[in-house]
Amino acid sequence: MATPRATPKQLQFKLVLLGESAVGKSSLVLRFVKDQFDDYRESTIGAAFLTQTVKLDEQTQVKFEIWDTAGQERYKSLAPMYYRNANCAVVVYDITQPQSLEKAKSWIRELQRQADPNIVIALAGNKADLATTRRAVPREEAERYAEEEKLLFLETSAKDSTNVSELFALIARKLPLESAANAQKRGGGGAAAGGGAAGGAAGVDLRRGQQGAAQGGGQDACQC
Ligand SMILES: Nc1nc2c(ncn2[C@@H]2O[C@H](COP(=O)(O)OP(=O)(O)OP(=O)(O)O)[C@@H](O)[C@H]2O)c(=O)[nH]1
Ligand SMILES: [Mg+2]
Repeated sequence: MATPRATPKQLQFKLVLLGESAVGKSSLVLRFVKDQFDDYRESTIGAAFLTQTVKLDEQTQVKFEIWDTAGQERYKSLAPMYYRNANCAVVVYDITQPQSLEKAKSWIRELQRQADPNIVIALAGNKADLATTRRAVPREEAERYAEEEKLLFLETSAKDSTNVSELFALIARKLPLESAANAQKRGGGGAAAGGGAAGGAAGVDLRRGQQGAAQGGGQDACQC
């Protein structure tokens, strides 16, 4: 008789995307979740919520609950709602726009001061497909900064898919999988930093607190 296969354990983590408007946060999420890209994307209003699951090995799946925040300045005050209790953050800049790296650094300082001390932070230099024609931020400069601040770092392209799944896989591997599994066993349901708030409850609360219509399509997606 065949041995029944153990069901893989699924660990949930809350991930927030931050960065200046138009650097490609929503495009990175769209590439990661649906493997699509739009040349003309509307700027995000408030924030959008999506989920995606990554298989780490035969026994472990990581489910990312993704809050894609709006980069426009008028939404800045909403950001703490999304990064509070986040287990991981992707801070995005555009390699063709040096000021977007300065903005990314200011988000990173804010996360280091205000977010959970154990948050895993990745810096993503997006639009790498434009590197040969329009690069304005040397890769080494961002890489050196990321090293100094102990951040994960990759240059990505939502347009041609470069390093998009790699970015999320890198984050998944750096998450505290052991303690998340133990918390889940104890009935926590989620693996959130600061007391199990990465699960659905945090999402529901945030969505209730926001205006906005549900994004059509995905069952696990909304524009909040
Ligand atoms: N060439 C290139 N263009 C990209 C890439 N990623 C995004 N874009 C384009 O950049 C523009 C802005 O992308 P969005 O994903 O909407 O940017 P965002 O950071 O979500 O912007 P906000 O929602 O306003 O904060 C869109 O026209 C995208 O098509 C990329 O990797 N390469
Ligand atoms: Mg957006």
